[in-house]
Amino acid sequence: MYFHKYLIAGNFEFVKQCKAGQWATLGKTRYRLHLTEFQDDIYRLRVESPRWPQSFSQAGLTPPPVLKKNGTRARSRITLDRGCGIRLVDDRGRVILQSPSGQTFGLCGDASLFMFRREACHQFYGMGEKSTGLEHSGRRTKFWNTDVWADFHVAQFRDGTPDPMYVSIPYLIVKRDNTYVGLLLDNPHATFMDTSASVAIAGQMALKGVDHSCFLLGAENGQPDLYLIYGPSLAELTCKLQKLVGCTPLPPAWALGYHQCRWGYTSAGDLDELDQKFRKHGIPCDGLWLDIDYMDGYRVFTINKKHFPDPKGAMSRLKAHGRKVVPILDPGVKLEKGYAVYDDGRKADAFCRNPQGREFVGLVWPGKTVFPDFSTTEGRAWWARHVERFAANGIHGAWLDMNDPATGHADHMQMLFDHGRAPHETFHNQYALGMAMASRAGFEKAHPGQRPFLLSRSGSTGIGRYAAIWTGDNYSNYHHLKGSIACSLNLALSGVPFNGPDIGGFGGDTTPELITAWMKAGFLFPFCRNHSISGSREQEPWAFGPKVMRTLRRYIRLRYVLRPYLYNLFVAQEERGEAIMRPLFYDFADTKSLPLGKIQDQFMVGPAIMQAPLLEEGQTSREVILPGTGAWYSLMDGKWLKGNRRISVTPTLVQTPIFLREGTIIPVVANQGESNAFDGCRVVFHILLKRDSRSAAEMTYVFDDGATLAYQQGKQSRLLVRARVRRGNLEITTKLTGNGFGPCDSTFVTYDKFAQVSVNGHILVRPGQLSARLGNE
Ligand code: MIG
Repeated sequence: MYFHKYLIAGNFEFVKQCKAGQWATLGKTRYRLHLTEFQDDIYRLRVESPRWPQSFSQAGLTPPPVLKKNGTRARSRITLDRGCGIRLVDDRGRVILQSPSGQTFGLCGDASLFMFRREACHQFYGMGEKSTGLEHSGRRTKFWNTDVWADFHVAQFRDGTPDPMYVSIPYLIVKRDNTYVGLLLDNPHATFMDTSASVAIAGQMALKGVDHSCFLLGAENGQPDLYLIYGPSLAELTCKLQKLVGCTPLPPAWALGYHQCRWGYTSAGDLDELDQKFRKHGIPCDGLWLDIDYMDGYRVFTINKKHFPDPKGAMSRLKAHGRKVVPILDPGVKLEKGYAVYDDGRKADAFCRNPQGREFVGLVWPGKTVFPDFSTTEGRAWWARHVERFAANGIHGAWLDMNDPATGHADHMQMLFDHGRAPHETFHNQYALGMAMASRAGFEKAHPGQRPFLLSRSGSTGIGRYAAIWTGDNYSNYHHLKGSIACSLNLALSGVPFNGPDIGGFGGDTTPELITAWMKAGFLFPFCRNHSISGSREQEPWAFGPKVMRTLRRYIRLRYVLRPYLYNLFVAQEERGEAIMRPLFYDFADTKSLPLGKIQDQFMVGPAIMQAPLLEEGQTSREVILPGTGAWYSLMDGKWLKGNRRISVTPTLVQTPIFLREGTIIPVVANQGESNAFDGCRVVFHILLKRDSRSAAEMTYVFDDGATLAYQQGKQSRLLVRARVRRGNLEITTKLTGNGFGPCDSTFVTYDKFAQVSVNGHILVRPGQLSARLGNE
């Protein structure tokens, strides 16, 4: 796979004459085009052809029901002309998206292409996991899961923006002012997009005469299958996309805590020591992670007996201290007769084959390795059985690495699927998806009724139903710190809300300043894990002296303080598909005076919290955009600030710019976040209203046991909290609208001086007594 060679439109033959639903021929290809209209303004353009007898997609998309004539009214309309020209028009008659008739759908051998007109006002987003920034205009990119450090030069992955990365989701968001359309290719093969990139020869001279009037999405092979989703807002679009690709199931609360990882933690002793240090330093932590060294000679599903004489004992001891151990699982199985997992897989015919019909062999940590074939139900069932057995040690989650798949310097193109019948490219991008599906099934069997937690490096469309994603091997430098925001936002908008980077940086030595800046920027990312490469300097929160530790602790604790809020964002994700971390233009309209479309150094965590961290080395102040017309409460200085403007901020060394949005309610824990114990039934509501706030604030606080699947059977409660300001008085009302998990004990924190504060009609306290501030030490 060449990363810098692309199929170009000039080689494609375009459909000039055809009618949807009727067979036609283009060159040597017989095809039939289908246009399906679903409810919720979702459309599908699918091409049927003997050239691609099956789809191979495991994405498992679940579109809404087909739109019936005279049924639910759609807010948009789509038309397809004879030359396949597409027009998507909104209910006010505005053209939202269109394609050049006679140049919309093209073929070139096994490859296919969709082209659309590019307009000056277009901006582009999404694209899954990309490190090339938030806005994707003028970009040419491929979707092919890649073990970044193995396939790029160090200069590219340390200081540059390697592309493609580990996750492939060929999804493009087209923004047109404040209207959004999503385009999703349901095709697991290598796919590509060109948002009208300029063309240069040898990276030097720009080619003249290149047409910039179009953007395109294509595939090197596989059934052409394109979903068009009309938002119109980005929030609506994201919810629709999430429902189509599947929402992320509510994780256990411990997965939303802080995680400590390092390549080098090897033994039960290492974990006990971590456990003690976290307790000694008063730093809450849920996950203690084990990298490859815990295994016996890198054999997957084994635990080194010397380092873990009693694995079950170690796990239950740590569990009693509130820790969860998350071990790594690599797909590569050591090729070694007598190693039970290998022998068993061979017997079950569970491994991928090469073109000679023998087991495909790669070269990874254990040496010669074979690879489970996750494309088949039997292959997945085989892996799930081993996961189940392994999880019985008292393990509740796993870290799925090397599933790009990484095969070392063995060329993975010889790795075939489905007992040798399916070429590599049909399942390459889906390898991690299959691994995650099988692993999840294994955990569910091992611990029935418990919510498993999986973290995966690679993935494809639909991965979020099974696993969270960490953004792979980054580096301890400011370039990666800065880039981590856009990369996580790209994933968040592309159907993978649960993601985050290695905080502090994986490769190289972090510095006290960098880890501090990174923790401040990253402590509220949906997934929050500190991880570093073996041989690098120690990166645990206490490894930099007491002063740095106190700052790191402050933000780790603040994550725990806010965990009920984060947890509720995950509830909203599972129920409605809302993004968790999101760009400013998700919650606020883009305006001429405050354009938000390229802001990638600020972000929202849910609808209520905005961060604007310092991201440069030695930086002491920065400009912050306060979007929207409402006010913002600055956590730094405890003041309300007028919105809809730019301000400049100069945080102290321990501070980071965080702003709470007027009109919101933030549920937090009833302590200072010193402990990682989860208790959804004791909650403090921070009411972000000021004396002159005009609109009411409202939230439904959802709580349950935070660990089991009982919530799916109704063991979950909902407290509707409403607050409004009337004649200088703050009136709060609460109502238990769901009582499956019983009531909760709630208190309130106010953010202004009110004449009176009442809860459900009872005057609660004298003014001023409630004004504890979030994040105060
Ligand atoms: O070849 O397991 O991205 O997080 O520490 C490297 C060792 C394999 C790559 C992962 C990284 C992990 C490392 N792994």
